[in-house]
Amino acid sequence: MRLATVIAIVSVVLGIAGATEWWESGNYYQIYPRSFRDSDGDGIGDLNGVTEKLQYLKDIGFTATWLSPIFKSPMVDFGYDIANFYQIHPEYGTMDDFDRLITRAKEVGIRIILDFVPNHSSDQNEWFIKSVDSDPDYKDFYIWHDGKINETTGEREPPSNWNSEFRYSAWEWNEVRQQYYLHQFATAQPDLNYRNPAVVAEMKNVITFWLEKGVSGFRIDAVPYLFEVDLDQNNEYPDEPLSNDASCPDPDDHCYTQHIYTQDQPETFDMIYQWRELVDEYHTENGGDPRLLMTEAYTSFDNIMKFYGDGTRNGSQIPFNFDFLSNINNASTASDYVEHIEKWMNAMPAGVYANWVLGNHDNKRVASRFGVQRIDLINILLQTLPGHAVTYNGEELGMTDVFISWEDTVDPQACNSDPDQYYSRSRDPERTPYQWDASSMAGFTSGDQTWLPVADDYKTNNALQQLRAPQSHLQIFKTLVRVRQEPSFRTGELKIQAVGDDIIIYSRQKEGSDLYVIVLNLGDSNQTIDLTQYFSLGAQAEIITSSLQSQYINGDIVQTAEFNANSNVGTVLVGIN
Ligand SMILES: *[C@@H]1O[C@H](CO)[C@@H](O)[C@H](O)[C@H]1NC(C)=O
Ligand SMILES: *[C@@H]1O[C@H](CO)[C@@H](O)[C@H](O)[C@H]1NC(C)=O
Ligand SMILES: *[C@@H]1O[C@H](CO)[C@@H](O)[C@H](O)[C@H]1NC(C)=O
Ligand SMILES: *[C@@H]1O[C@H](CO)[C@@H](O)[C@H](O)[C@H]1NC(C)=O
Ligand SMILES: CC(=O)N[C@H]1CO[C@H](CO)[C@@H](O)[C@@H]1O
Ligand SMILES: [Ca+2]
Ligand SMILES: [Ca+2]
Repeated sequence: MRLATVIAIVSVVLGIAGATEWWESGNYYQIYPRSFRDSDGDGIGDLNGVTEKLQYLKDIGFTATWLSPIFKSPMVDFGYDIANFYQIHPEYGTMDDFDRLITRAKEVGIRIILDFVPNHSSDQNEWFIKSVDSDPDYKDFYIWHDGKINETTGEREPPSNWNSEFRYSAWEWNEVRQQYYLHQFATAQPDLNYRNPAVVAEMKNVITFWLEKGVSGFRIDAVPYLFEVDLDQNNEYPDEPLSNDASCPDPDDHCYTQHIYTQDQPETFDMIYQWRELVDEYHTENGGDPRLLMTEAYTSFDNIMKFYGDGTRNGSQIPFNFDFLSNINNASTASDYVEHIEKWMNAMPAGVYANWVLGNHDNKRVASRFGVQRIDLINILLQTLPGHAVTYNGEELGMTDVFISWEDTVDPQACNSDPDQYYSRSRDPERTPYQWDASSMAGFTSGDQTWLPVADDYKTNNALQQLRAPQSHLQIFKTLVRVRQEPSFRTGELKIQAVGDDIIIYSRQKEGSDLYVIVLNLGDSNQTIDLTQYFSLGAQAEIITSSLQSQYINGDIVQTAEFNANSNVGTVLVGIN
């Protein structure tokens, strides 16, 4: 079938002349340390395991890795509940192990970015323990309140109707202090009080401590939750309005109310700008590379843009773009993709880069959301758009979710649910051990058990097998990462459009450099397309790379007037002059 529809090509010009700093052409890899590589056979991934595999990351072509939390923790929320922000979690290693990791990372040329979890600590943190005891220095480190007395029953009730992200009231009664404390996540994760200057100062110390240890930046967790509305004139916290959403009828669920007092408060932006000032100052005083901030915020588009900066002050260099997680799904059409991509490109302030996040340890895996047949297509998209690409460990192999029974589930978000509903909430399926090779336990551990089960398909789907195979998801990924270094990808223009419901085509070109064309067919049928209708290509082009099931392989020469866009296949071509 020949496509007749020609849609006007929208051109988006990058406002940046020539990348210079390391992070500006960054390719980022998220490691979930607990599941990446276990060096001592206890079934739990660790820092020495990460150190061992840094060369692998370098070989694939990554610039930097951000590590999910590695700090001392009782592991109620797998490290997002920090008992000591200045110490390494013993299961993961020691501070010496961390120092060796940094040294090795510098040798290999991989930047290390740490997860900074500012909204809350663990209830085992000594700050919280002292706060419970009303120690004068820590009394107001957290958000405490007497609660309300119910006029009918005379009983004490939580201060407001706020619900936790993990279900049930966000207020927990503390017997010792005889007050409620706020926790926007698990009960064991009390929220820090950012209206207390001592908390702000302490968290800045945490940042400086790890900068001095040699990290290249931070990925900041759960940013929208940092501040809650301040107490009103009566010393009370207002109830949030109900969402009245038929799909969320359970009063214990987080979605039951609209989070107008517990998320996205105006003070949040100032805090991000302060942290940017801190890392910039550190860079000015100590030299080396600029330090990087990435922010995690599931919030409105306008808010995300404000995390870049407000025109006067700078914020996060990489405010995570979760469009491909939140707004694009397996049923999205070609124009849905194009609209989201253009929206971001057109809204960015001057002088910053776009970024694209496909997955993380909180969302089902790409291969499971879009189907294994689409994994290369999606990786091609991520790696060939302008700006930063962020890959969650395993997506480069096309790892899939692993089914975990209710009995074996360990994620608190799922455990707070019930046997009927836990699976949709559970984050365990995407957190299973990395599949290194075909040996026992996928080469993740030398032990005979693992904290979450290893996927059944590891014998045929693993990094070693894919590195040895002439054609594999990983080979395609490596080719993409290599071609991304070309000037046309680093700073070239993007011209993108949808052709019909299924096909996305775009070009990347820097003036005077090669013209690259990318064709993605999301549909279930093969189509033939005349690329010369859309781009100034000659009669022939060369295939840089194409999905595993494509009829084309790297290096093939194709006729541009009759390009076969196979079903669920992505292809990168370069013009031949
Ligand atoms: C007081 O408690 C009663 C009985 O549990 C309940 O129905 C009512 O909504 C409560 N009042 C307020 C203001 O929360
Ligand atoms: C913000 O960042 C830009 C570079 O992107 C820089 O030119 C500018 O000086 C920075 N502004 C501040 C206030 O640091
Ligand atoms: C995605 O959609 C296609 C149809 O376009 C379908 O064949 C495939 O099974 C879907 N994959 C998933 C994981 O839902
Ligand atoms: C699409 O083309 C490929 C390669 O020629 C072929 O293997 C496949 O069966 C075709 N698919 C459909 C749905 O026609
Ligand atoms: C993607 C991500 O990092 N999600 C984390 C957000 O913060 C909560 C609480 O710290 C964690 O449970 C999530 O895993
Ligand atoms: Ca271990
Ligand atoms: Ca908070």
